[in-house]
Amino acid sequence: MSYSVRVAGALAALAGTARAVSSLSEACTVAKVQAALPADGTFNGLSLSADSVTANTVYNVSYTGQTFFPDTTINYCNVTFTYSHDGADDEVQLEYWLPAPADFANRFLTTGGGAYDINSQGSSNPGGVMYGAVAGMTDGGFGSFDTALDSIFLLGNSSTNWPAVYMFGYQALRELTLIGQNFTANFYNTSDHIYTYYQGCSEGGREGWSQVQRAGDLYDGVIAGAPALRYGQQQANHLFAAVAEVVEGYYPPPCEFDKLVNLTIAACDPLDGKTDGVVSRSDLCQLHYNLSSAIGEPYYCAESTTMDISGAGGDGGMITLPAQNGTVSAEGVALAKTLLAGLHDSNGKKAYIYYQMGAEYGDATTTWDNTTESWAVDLTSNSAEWITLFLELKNTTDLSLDGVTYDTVKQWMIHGMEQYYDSLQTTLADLTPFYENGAKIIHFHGEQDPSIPTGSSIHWYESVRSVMFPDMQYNASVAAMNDWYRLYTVPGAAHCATNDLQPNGPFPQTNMQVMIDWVENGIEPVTLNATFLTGDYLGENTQLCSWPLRPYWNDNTSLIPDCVYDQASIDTFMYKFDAYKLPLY
Ligand SMILES: *[C@@H]1O[C@H](CO)[C@@H](O)[C@H](O)[C@H]1NC(C)=O
Ligand SMILES: *[C@@H]1O[C@H](CO)[C@@H](O)[C@H](O)[C@H]1NC(C)=O
Ligand SMILES: *[C@@H]1O[C@H](CO)[C@@H](O)[C@H](O)[C@H]1NC(C)=O
Ligand SMILES: *[C@@H]1O[C@H](CO)[C@@H](O)[C@H](O)[C@H]1NC(C)=O
Ligand SMILES: *[C@@H]1O[C@H](CO)[C@@H](O)[C@H](O)[C@H]1NC(C)=O
Ligand SMILES: *[C@@H]1O[C@H](CO)[C@@H](O)[C@H](O)[C@H]1NC(C)=O
Ligand SMILES: *[C@@H]1O[C@H](CO)[C@@H](O)[C@H](O)[C@H]1NC(C)=O
Ligand SMILES: *[C@@H]1O[C@H](CO)[C@@H](O)[C@H](O)[C@H]1NC(C)=O
Ligand SMILES: *[C@@H]1O[C@H](CO)[C@@H](O)[C@H](O)[C@H]1NC(C)=O
Ligand SMILES: *[C@@H]1O[C@H](CO)[C@@H](O)[C@H](O)[C@H]1NC(C)=O
Ligand SMILES: *[C@@H]1O[C@H](CO)[C@@H](O)[C@H](O)[C@H]1NC(C)=O
Ligand SMILES: *[C@@H]1O[C@H](CO)[C@@H](O)[C@H](O)[C@H]1NC(C)=O
Ligand SMILES: [Ca+2]
Repeated sequence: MSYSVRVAGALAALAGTARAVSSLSEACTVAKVQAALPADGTFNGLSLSADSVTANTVYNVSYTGQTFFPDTTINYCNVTFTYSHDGADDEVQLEYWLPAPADFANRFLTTGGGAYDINSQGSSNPGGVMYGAVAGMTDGGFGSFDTALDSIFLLGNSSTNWPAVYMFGYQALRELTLIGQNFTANFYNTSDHIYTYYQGCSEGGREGWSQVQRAGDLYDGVIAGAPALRYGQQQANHLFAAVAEVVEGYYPPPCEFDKLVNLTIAACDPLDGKTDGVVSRSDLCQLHYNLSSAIGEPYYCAESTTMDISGAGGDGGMITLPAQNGTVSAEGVALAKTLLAGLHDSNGKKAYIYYQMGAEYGDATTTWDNTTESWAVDLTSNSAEWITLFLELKNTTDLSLDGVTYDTVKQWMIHGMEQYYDSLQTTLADLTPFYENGAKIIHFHGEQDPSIPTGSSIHWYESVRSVMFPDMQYNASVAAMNDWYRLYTVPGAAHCATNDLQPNGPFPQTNMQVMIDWVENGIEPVTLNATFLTGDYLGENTQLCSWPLRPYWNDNTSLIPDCVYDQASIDTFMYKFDAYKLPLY
């Protein structure tokens, strides 16, 4: 034992804990990890493999410029091992990053992934380790940490890999957490409560909600950004813009829609009381800005070269887009208005929602067809794949839009909801076990998200509110929600990211610290701490308003908005999805 370790041990003893503190290198051995694995039979139906254990120390790794945690330098013990489900011929790999014993703060963080990835290849783990948390990730049993669900989704023609779907849906993270809590307690030889957290965005946000809904007893705090929940709707919604182009027979030059976005930002920026290039109130934009005023405005984009990733024929090669010089057309504005209204079926019933005004029209981006010399529909392989692979069970991303209508898109949504209601849909709105456990949720969503509608998160909050507190008046139910579940919109922010077109917007980078303060110290995040990560106020602090309060600057010299109650604005986010017979949570 080295001198410094003995001193640390003596200090720990003085502080009243019996734990002997060893150094990272002393603790981080295969034998010590094997000894700390949960004993056989701890978890019904799961068998851990002691033989599979690996352990290595990692020192002084620095992370800077991250979106979801501040700059940090960490040391950790990198541990991997596998387990299998009894009777199933499978193997799931887990990876845990363990802080040095002296840095461990009785915390555990589960991390998730994005798109069809169940993990983030370790990029989310530092956001736990830096706070003295063991951070874990899983490969879901898909074969490796970089194997995505879509690549192993089909077992054969039209044969669904259901175990993989359920693992992705919620089961793998639940097991990662269950095993991780016990392993953590054993590794650090503590019987103290292990504060257990989750943090993720997009698919990672959906995974967070999957845990709130189906493993509510395991967590103390869940941080979920822009969640891809309501999966059947969310995935098919990515096709809505392409279908609208076909149905309306108008294929906007990308430059035209880019111009529309710029004009919208310019017109709506001041409506929030502060002219900073940031649309903090897309609700006021919707109420007060008429897109028709953009008709006739000139646009110009020089010739450019881009990657061709379209579903139909896109081969990942480079494609040259011609220079675009024109004026915003009535057809372009009509198409944009159709999109902004959200998907309606042929009876005019509402099936889904779109992105907020000011967000980019990425789903509507057309491609140049150099044989016809015209702009054409561009299905990205990801969005087509939801239909071809996950709904039609075909091993292809080729999707034809011939004969496809708005009713077809609605049917895709219903089909997805029905097929994956108990795995991917992630809309079990009764959160009683989580709530009764006293656990907390920080949920945030970019006001200008171009990939998952901001309104999707607000509709989910409202669903939970009405299911959990059905007998209360609106304000009373919001007060009841505030004690444990808060939703914040992020002015100007894009999808789980800052927004190049609105660089003066903030981002909530310190959510883990805020959650720790809420769970462990009872500090309620009445507003959400956020930081300017780009733009004129780089490094400065601001606060995000908690729904249903909305940001407004009565003092435009302040970086921090007032949080106001504005019924007309709230009402723009209240949706009635009457295209469905079942409630859409
Ligand atoms: C871990 O599992 C063992 C059984 O193997 C149990 O005795 C122990 O209480 C568990 N510890 C925690 C922290 O869950
Ligand atoms: C890590 O960095 C610290 C401070 O720069 C240094 O003292 C220490 O030796 C480094 N440790 C390793 C293992 O590189
Ligand atoms: C963690 O361990 C696994 C298994 O040995 C290895 O593949 C991975 O590269 C390690 N990661 C780091 C950061 O050391
Ligand atoms: C899907 O197609 C690819 C080639 O395009 C092939 O490698 C793979 O085996 C196919 N998968 C199934 C399940 O048929
Ligand atoms: C899958 O279907 C295709 C086309 O029907 C057929 O050529 C192929 O042999 C089938 N593959 C398997 C593994 O059944
Ligand atoms: C674990 O801690 C207990 C006291 O809490 C102590 O008696 C025991 O020796 C420790 N075990 C190890 C392996 O350090
Ligand atoms: C939109 O504004 C950005 C700067 O914010 C600019 O780079 C881009 O060229 C503009 N697009 C069009 C079509 O004018
Ligand atoms: C938007 O402007 C157009 C053209 O001036 C007009 O026809 C339309 O009624 C306006 N829409 C709203 C909602 O005011
Ligand atoms: C069309 O673009 C492809 C590459 O995307 C190129 O190979 C081909 O020569 C082009 N054809 C014409 C007529 O420009
Ligand atoms: C765009 O077209 C207009 C009118 O046709 C013309 O005056 C202008 O020079 C063009 N701009 C560019 C950059 O080619
Ligand atoms: C709800 O609370 C807001 C202030 O947060 C207040 O302006 C509004 O009048 C209240 N509504 C009702 C119905 O009490
Ligand atoms: C809030 O964010 C600022 C930077 O904007 C940071 O310095 C501060 O530590 C954060 N507070 C919490 C509680 O994380
Ligand atoms: Ca503004």
